[in-house]
Amino acid sequence: MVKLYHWEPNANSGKPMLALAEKGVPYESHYLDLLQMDQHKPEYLAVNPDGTIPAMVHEGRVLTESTPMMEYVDAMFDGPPLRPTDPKERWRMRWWMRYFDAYFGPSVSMIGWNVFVGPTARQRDPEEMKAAIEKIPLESRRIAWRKALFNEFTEEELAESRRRTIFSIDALEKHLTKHKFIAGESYTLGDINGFNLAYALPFSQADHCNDEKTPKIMAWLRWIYARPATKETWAKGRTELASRLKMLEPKN
Ligand SMILES: N[C@@H](CCC(=O)N[C@@H](CS)C(=O)NCC(=O)O)C(=O)O
Repeated sequence: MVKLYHWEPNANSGKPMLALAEKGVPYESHYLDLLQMDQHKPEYLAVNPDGTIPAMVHEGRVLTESTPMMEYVDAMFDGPPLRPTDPKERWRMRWWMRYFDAYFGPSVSMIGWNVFVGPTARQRDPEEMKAAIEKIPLESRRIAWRKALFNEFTEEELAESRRRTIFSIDALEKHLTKHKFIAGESYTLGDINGFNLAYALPFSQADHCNDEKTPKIMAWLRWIYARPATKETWAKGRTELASRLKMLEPKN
């Protein structure tokens, strides 16, 4: 039995959740509340000493890094293939997954940490939060938490994240004008990766991602939203983050 340690169906956690659901692989779900810092508690650090989510345990091995984790899921289990066999399409899928993970994702994430994680964390006792942050194993995550908690993302870095997000929305719209899916003709891990990053853009970037400006992105998001695996996965969400998916309901 696969064990998956995850937060909301969103960003990195949502990638293996959706890939497992598409393959029809049952898994033991371990929900960690990122905002309560469950990922830095000793029970979880015993699984993943970096204190990041998601992590998957299968046949005694611990897998981290959500994108290669999805490739593992696709290669290891029966079910519909989620990687193209055509080398050009596979290259295109991996090119976009790299772009999502290295450029588009971190920009959307910084904006999210600034508008969602920061204000939520500020409702808690500051001294307790400070002490909890000092215990975070990875320096990069300690910095993100400090900046979110003390509202220290600079105007320059937020402006650059907004610029990159808008640039990337445009790049994705152009790509989906030429190709039905991220890799080309078939639904793959590239779409699962992109959906987890982009499903809330019509909400968080409503001026830039909408039916008028980005009809191809909207059609692609709605197509993925309609899949049973997507519905099943987002039903596991417990916060308002997951409820943003409802924006993709077909209009009457
Ligand atoms: N590259 C890793 C990134 C994992 C990561 O940083 N996940 C975030 C959540 S999306 C996290 O664990 N944050 C915990 C924290 O900042 O305390 C992956 O793709 O799995």
